[in-house]
Amino acid sequence: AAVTTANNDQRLDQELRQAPRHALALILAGGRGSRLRQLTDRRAKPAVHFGGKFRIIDFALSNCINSGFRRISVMTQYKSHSLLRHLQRGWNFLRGEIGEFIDLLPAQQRIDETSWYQGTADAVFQNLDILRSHGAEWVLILAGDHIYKMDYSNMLTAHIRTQADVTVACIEVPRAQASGFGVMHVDEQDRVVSFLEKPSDPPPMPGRPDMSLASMGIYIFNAKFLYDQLERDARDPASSRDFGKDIIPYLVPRANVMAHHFEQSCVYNRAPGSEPYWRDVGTVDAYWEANLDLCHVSPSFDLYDREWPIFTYQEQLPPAKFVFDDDGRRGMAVDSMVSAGCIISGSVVRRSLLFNQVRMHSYSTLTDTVVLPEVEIHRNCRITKAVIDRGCVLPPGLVVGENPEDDARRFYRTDSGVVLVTRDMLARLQG
Ligand code: ADQ
Ligand code: ADP
Repeated sequence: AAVTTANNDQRLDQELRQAPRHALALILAGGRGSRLRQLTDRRAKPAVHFGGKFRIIDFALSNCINSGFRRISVMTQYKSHSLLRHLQRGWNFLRGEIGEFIDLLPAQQRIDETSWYQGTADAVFQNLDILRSHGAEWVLILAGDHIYKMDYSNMLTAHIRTQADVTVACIEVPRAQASGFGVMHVDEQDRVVSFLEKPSDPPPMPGRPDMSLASMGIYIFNAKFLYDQLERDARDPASSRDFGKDIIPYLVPRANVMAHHFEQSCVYNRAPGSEPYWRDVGTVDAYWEANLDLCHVSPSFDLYDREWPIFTYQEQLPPAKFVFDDDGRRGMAVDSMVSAGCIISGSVVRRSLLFNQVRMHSYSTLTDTVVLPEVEIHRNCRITKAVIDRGCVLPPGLVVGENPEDDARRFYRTDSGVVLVTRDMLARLQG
């Protein structure tokens, strides 16, 4: 009997190791992300630039690759042009011959002419025949709009070991912030016993009045079970066809729904004592802060870990350069990240993050600012606490971040004083 058990263990181990190959990862990348204001006027939130050379969706995609999930479908909808361009240019390296792929599934009204995707579950349902044709055993469903590193293979192992129908990844969040999430209770075995989508008064965790257990919107389903549920949900006229609003709450009292704690699968920074990192950079404030945090000596999120690389599309560009201008003023940057193709001439950059190909002319200063690609900053600009969108040309002498009324009138200013500057706003200013 002991030998049989050992054989079974060995077989299970092998099955678990192979499991990511038999899974399909589905990335939901269609949301508007309207709290990012004008940053998502022309691009979907997953396409928003992040971290000096990446876009937000690169993090979920890189997690897939690094976790061994190499059959990936990305569902797009809202303003998907620059997102699709990015994926086509930068994420076309998987090999179909060995069963790896990234498949792009734009909303395409496959089922009837009038209904565009409704909720997230509808986006998946409308592509059911395509998904079925992949013959996966498990489906990993992800959002394309969070910044984190996670080993999904570990979550899949837990899903298989607990014989769950569906496993929901979760994280502890301060109760004051929990009303933006699905909030759950679990029993001692981590079985989900209740689930409320975005409750106005989020229930606390037992014995921890200030914390709630939030869904990360990451699910692993047994594939056949998922397809059955989507068909059932599609027949329910009361459903809004959303995973968080409809599918998960329906399943909690009826199926084996397990929770998987992010700490168990988080890829930690190498520095000792580092905390699990998962951010929804969903607001201009959160976006600004998460980008600038990367410029610290020891950031909460480590982009430099070569064991868990973040892949992206990158243009061939020369290195950044810092030069004296004609008057002998030095161009310099400190506590900052400066990407390829930038030229800083006779001006000073402090605590800022510059994406590719930013040109900065003499007598200007940039402090606590995130600058997206291809921005030109003319002479005598003083920019503080701002986010400058791609392609902006800042006219000589522009001052941002010193006069709140002025900033709010000309640009978008958050309550905490971060100023967002876009091409459209500058055009209006000059028009
Ligand atoms: P939300 O954060 O509100 O809640 P949701 O708007 O459902 O998330 O979007 C989830 C993902 O799907 C996002 O990446 C979005 O871009 C994408 N998306 C939205 N609509 C789509 C569509 N029609 N087609 C394709 N993609 C679409 C969810 C859960 C909560 C959980 C949080 C965690 O409902 O329970 O707590 O995520 O962030
Ligand atoms: P990215 O997301 O790569 O930074 P851009 O900011 O260059 O993309 O543009 C985002 C999307 O908006 C692209 O699809 C682009 O073609 C479109 N776009 C950019 N500027 C304008 C404009 N002035 N009018 C209409 N569409 C635009």
